[in-house]
Amino acid sequence: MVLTSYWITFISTQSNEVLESTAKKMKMNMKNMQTQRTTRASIKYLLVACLFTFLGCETDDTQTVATFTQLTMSDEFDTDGAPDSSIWGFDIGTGQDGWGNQELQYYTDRPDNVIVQNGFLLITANQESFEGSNYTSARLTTKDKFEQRYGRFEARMRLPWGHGIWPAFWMLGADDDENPWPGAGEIDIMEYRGQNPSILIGTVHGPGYSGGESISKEYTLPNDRFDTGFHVFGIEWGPNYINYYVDDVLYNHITPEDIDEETDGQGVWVFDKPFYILINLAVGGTFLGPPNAETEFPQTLIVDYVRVYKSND
Ligand SMILES: [Ca+2]
Repeated sequence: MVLTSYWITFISTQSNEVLESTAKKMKMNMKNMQTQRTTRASIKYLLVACLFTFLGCETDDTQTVATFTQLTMSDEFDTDGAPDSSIWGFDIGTGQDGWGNQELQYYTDRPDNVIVQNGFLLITANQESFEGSNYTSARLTTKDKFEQRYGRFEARMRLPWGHGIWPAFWMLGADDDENPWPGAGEIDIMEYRGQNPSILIGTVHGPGYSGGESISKEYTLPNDRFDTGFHVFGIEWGPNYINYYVDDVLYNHITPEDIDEETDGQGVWVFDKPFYILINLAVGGTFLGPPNAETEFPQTLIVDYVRVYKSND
């Protein structure tokens, strides 16, 4: 589904409880509304109710068999210290306009922000004054080190949480130097808003469907939270499809036809070329808003492994 920037802004400022109560209020008001002059406010509530119904009623298929089984890259994070430099590099600093999202953190490669310990990669967001920013964290990338077209890309992670905490496991088209975002394409395997620790979001961005117009789907973990245990986040990606998984649940299936439909034929499928991997922990930004008084620091994204497979052909 397309999340417009309006919805992203609106949803990010609403808790689930508010959305639920809005949906309930909407039901109660439906009768009266039919006879009332439709106001701008009531249209807004109706759309929110529809959106809530849509997200809440989506059913998910399950699949336990991985179709890509030949390992091409893995990091189990078995060696303490800095991450393996043959696989991982770092994006440092604040980027342009907070990495395009008005993010608040300064990314470093210091052990305070990124270190491998006891079999885990730890990416930690700290609240501290550093080079003009109020937060520090880290962003790892396999750019120019590892890239692949198609396959299964998965990471086992325990997510941090709290308002304004934004972890992500994602990919960018390896030609992004020549073909700037969103031209090269982006596949967000896992991201979530720390204030909604049960709701995972999987998204693609490309020419004609980027930022607030990206093609996205949410998955709500039943009766659980992503910050209280480890989960495997992955995609299986081939010609003409990207399947999104959390653990054994297939929760999203994106095809060129979906992009065609969602963009009225304007969007371009750019997922038939190599992509590289990124893992980062952002603080704040337009996607989810800043930390608030309840947000606890430090927050750590814990990664048990990253594994990539290709087909056996
Ligand atoms: Ca491990």
